[in-house]
Amino acid sequence: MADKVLRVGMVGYNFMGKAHSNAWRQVNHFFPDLPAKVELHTLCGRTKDATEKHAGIYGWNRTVNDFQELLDNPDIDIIDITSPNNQHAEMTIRACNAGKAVLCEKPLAMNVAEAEAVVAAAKKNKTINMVCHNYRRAPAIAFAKQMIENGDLGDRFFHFRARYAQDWIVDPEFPLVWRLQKSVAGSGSNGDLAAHLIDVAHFLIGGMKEVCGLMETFVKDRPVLAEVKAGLSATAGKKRGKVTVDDAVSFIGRFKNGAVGNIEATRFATGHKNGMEFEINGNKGSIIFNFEDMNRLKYFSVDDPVGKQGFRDILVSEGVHPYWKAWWPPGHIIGYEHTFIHTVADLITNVVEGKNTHPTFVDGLECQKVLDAVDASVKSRTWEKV
Ligand code: SOE
Repeated sequence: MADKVLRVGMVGYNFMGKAHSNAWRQVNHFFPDLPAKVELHTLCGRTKDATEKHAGIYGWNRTVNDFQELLDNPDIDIIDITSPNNQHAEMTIRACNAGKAVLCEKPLAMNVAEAEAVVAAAKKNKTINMVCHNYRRAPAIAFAKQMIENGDLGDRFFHFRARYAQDWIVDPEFPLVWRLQKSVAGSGSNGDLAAHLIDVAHFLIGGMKEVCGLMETFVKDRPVLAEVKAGLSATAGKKRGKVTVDDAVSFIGRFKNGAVGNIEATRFATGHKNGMEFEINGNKGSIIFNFEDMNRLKYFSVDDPVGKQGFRDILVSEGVHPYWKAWWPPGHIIGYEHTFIHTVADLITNVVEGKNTHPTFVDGLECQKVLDAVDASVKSRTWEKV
């Protein structure tokens, strides 16, 4: 294991803070050949008690309650931002200007203007940076990328069809958490869920050039938040407040490579918990993926013998599959948290080697351009250029 140590300062400790803490804690145990070890150096949170409590639970060595203290500490090499969306741009820019490497949760910003400022700060400071679109590093999706680059789906793409289906706020009495407030989240299902689908599409088949969308807010007001609980759960207070974001978004679009896009994200797909699914159709074949069955990739090839063609169901758990060497024998499947471990593993290599790999803040900006175009289309009720 390497002698070099990279010290991490992280802000935020709820759902994403938990996922990122696990990733930093586990990465060197499963990727022992990385060029550096990481130290969970400092956890930053607003309130002393809660920050100290979570630092103890997640294994952070120190705590601060002022983000600037992370930036001013010369010992800290990497800043990891898992705070709510409206803090991403400002914190990321300050971290770039402080000369740190930066990992920022998705979506990178609240809008394109903010995302452009983040990209400018990263360019000016030559920041080693990544936006945490973790699904790119699910082995099945990383393998899909290899298959596409190998020409397995052909050289022409016709459809990217995707749905991100959750149902955690179907109960109208679920409280008004920050993800339901535009001033904090920037958007609802669009920036929180469709962002992942857009980034996966960009990763696998390239950028979009125009979109036409609709949004719906099924439950217009909810009880205010009493207490944030683990993950996506929370308890309700007495007063009520307005929901100011989209509960569901659907949009069609055209990709630069000629493919047609049909993308939907919703928090009201009753029964679906984290159903991030997509299908890509090319002239030589198709793939189908669903994150709720994340170790499998369905693949159809026109080159299979006539009479024996069909979607084969690949269990993506062999040594040839991306990241799999770090884990277990075939079939001993991995989960959601491993996509974050793979993300920080590659970031550690990037920091030591002084290079950037996707998804960088530029990818975050490209994603934001689609999100904002969808939002504009909903308002104009017409097609909008990305
Ligand atoms: C909530 O919708 C959420 O936690 C997203 O914010 C994450 O990005 C996604 O990975 C799981 O669902």
